[in-house]
Amino acid sequence: MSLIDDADAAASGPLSESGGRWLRVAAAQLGGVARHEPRSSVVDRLIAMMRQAASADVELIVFPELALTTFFPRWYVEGEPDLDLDWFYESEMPGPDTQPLFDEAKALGIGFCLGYAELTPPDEDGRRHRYNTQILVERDGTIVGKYRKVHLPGHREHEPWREFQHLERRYFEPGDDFPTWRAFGGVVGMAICNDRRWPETYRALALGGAELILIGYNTPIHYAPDPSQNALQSFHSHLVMQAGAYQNGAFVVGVAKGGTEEGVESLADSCIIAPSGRIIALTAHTGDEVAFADIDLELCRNYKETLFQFDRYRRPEAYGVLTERRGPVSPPPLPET
Ligand code: CDV
Repeated sequence: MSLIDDADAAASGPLSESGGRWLRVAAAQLGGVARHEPRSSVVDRLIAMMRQAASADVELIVFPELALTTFFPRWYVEGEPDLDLDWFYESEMPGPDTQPLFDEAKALGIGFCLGYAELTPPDEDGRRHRYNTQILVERDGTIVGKYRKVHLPGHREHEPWREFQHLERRYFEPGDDFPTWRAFGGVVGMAICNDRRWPETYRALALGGAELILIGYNTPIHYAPDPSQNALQSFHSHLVMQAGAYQNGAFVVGVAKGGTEEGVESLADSCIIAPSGRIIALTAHTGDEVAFADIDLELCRNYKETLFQFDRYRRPEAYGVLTERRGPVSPPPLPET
């Protein structure tokens, strides 16, 4: 008799060989985008990479977080009189500046994933909302998914002691879920930059069936609260995405806006990771660059149906603290002796 009420009764044995679900996917890394660089110039750069990828028969190309502009949360607006914050947001997608990207993708028959700053239309209270957003566009040019960044790093108020600001918590509201979509022959989820450091992101997506997780990022090399981490930026970025891929039996595509942007050096090292946790494609430079790989989404089953067969082995009844509390609660201090 089993003491565990689970799926043990299901037939077991080695996974049988099955036909592949192959997809050619590209990480389209961007180098820095200048503060006054017009959208048309950035969109031209994205289109150039899209054409390069399409000529190699890539079916899905992934662009970074806030790909259309410089990483504007590095400035406190009141301290920067010629900074028009609204200029950095898109109030339509596609809008007049981004329509050429959609047109080109449709003509080439290539899907894409794009990060940008979103400004919503007024809600019923007349309020417009701002999100750090990423969309998934199918090969016919239709938007199949929209994700709004859940984990907003940095701070809300001006902190002049920093070399540069990280005001995402001032300029964006957080999203509140991790949706997944059927697209590109599999189940796709998205996450944005700081989300990739949190195991909950991958697990929530994998519980939605995600086989392919697309992540754009802007990661300054200099981390002001603890510069001892500067030298570890590449290691930490790969560490979390490789662990997320393996522990959830999913492919992960991590794409940087790298290089030096407005004097701030940012991590490149964009990559594609297999469910084994291994990096199977990696950029070599810090500027605009396309790296691609052929991925077989069927390979996810090797992990999702063995070590990480969630419905058989997970113990949600033992994980209550994960949603009951936000921060740690340590045991009471030991009595003084
Ligand atoms: N854009 C980001 O979310 N950047 C953060 C930095 C601030 C640490 C990151 O996690 O890479």
